[in-house]
Amino acid sequence: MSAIIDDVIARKVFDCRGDETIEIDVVTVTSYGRASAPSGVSRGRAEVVPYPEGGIDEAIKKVDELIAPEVVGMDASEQREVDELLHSIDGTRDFSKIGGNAAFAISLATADAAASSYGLPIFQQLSGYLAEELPYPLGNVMSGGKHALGRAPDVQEYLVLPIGAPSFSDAAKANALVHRKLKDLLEDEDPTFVGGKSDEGAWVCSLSNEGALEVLMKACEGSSKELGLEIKIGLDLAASTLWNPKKGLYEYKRDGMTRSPEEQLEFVLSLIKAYDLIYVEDPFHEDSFDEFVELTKEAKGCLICGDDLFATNRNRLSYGVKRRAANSLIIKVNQVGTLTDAWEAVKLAKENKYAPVISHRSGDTIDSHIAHLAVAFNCPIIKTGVVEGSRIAKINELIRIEELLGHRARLARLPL
Ligand code: 2PG
Ligand code: MG
Repeated sequence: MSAIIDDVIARKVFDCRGDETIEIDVVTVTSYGRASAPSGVSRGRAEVVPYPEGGIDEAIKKVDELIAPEVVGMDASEQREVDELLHSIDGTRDFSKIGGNAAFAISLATADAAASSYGLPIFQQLSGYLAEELPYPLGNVMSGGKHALGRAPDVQEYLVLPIGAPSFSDAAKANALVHRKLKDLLEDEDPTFVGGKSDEGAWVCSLSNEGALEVLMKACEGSSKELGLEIKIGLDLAASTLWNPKKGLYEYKRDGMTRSPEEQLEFVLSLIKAYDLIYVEDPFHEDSFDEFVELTKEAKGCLICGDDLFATNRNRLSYGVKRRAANSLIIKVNQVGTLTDAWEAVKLAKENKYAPVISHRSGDTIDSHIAHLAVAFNCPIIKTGVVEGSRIAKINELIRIEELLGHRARLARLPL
C-alpha cells in the first residue's frame, strides 16, 4: 500500500497578496502531496470559518496536535474517509474549531498525495481514465468593487468567455488577447488609467460601470475578429458587497446612485440584453433567492450563477434548486472545507442541470489543483484570471492536461 500516510506537516506560506496562509504536506510512505489555502475578500456569510480563534497559528497547532496523529496510518486514496475524519475531529457545522482553511489544505494535499504515490495526475486519481473534457476559461479582465480602490467601477469582475474556441489552449490565448487589447483601449479612453491591476491581474480603470462594459465590448469584438472565434462577456456583480441592508438598496458609489431590488433586476436584465451577456454571477445579495428566481426565469440563454448565494453548500443549493434560483453555481472548495463536500455540491448541481463553475479566489496561491478538479469534476467552466502567477499556474496546468490527453482532449459542452 503505497499511499499510506506517514506524516502531516503544517506551515505558513504567503498568498498572492502577501498574506500568510496555511500550507499542508501530506507525506506517504512513497511520496507526498501539498496544498495551500486561498482566501477571498468578498466572502459569503454562509462560507465556513477560515481559521479558528487564535488564527493561523492556532490552526497549525490543531493540525499538529489533533489531526496529524489521527490521519497518520490512513490511506490517502480514501478521500472520503479523510474528509469525514476532519468533520468528526472538528465537530462543528462550519469548521470553526480547526478552521476551514486547515481542512481545505489537508483535504487537497491528501488527494495530491494519493495521486503522486500512484504516479498519476490528480484528475485521473480522482476520476479515472474516462476524464477527457477540459473547461472553458472564464477570464477576469477588469476589476472593480471590493477588488479595487478609488473611483473604479462598482461591478467586481468583468469576465470573458471564448465560446467559439476549438481547444483550451486557443481559449486561453483568446482571453490573453482580450486582456491586452483592453489595456490599449483603456489607455485611449480613460485619462487616469496608469496600468494598475487587481490581485487577480485584471485591469483597474476609473470608467463608469457601463463605460467599462463599452470598452470591453470593443476589446472582445476586435479579438473575436482577429482570431475568428466568438468571445462573450460575463459579470460578477458580487452584489452582497453593494447591498445596504438598512436602506434595502444596492449602492453604486461610482455611478453615484442606488437601486431597489426591483430596479436591480431591471438593470441586470438591461445589461444582459445590451451587452449580450453570457454569464452573470451574484447579481443580488446572498439571501435574495426570490430575485434570483425571477431573473433566471427572464434571462434565457444567460448563465445566472450563485457564488455567495450558495457558498458551495449542498443544503443551500438544494433549496435553490427547488425554487429554480439561478442555473449555475460557483465551486470554491474552501467555502465548504473539503473536497468531498465540494463534490457533493457538484453532483447535486449536475443532477439538476445547474452548471458548476470551479473558481479561484482573489487571494490565491500558485497551487494548480483547481485545474485538475475542473477536469475530474467535469466542470464546463473554470473561473480564474488571465495573467498573474497564481492564475497562470491554473491556466498552464490545463494546457499540460490538454497535451497529456492528446487526441482524446476536448472542451466540455457549454450548458446553454
Ligand atoms: C468571487 C471571488 C473570486 P473572492 O467573488 O468570485 O474572484 O472573489 O475570492 O474575493 O471572494
Ligand atoms: Mg463571486
